[in-house]
Amino acid sequence: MRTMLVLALLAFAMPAYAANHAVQIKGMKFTPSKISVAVGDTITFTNADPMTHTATALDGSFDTGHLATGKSAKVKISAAGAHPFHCAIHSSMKGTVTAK
Ligand SMILES: [Cu+2]
Repeated sequence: MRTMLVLALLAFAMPAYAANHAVQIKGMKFTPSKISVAVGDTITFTNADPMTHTATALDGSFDTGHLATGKSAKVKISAAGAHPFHCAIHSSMKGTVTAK
């Protein structure tokens, strides 16, 4: 009984890391387009548009590859700093991931 209580308290004390962030791709836009994360976090990009998109970091730090309608991809952000990204198919679609 006592052990159970200690384990429960330890679970609460664990730091929350590796959060996942969600970005929608819709209407030729990334929403949100500015994403603040911690190094080690993941971002799931989901394409809700009727055409294929990508989310491709200009510094090569992440790339979803081609996402068809309804598809999603999870990328991990491993480096600190600002990572501007765009859609490799529609270069006017832009965003920035900032990792601390
Ligand atoms: Cu696109």
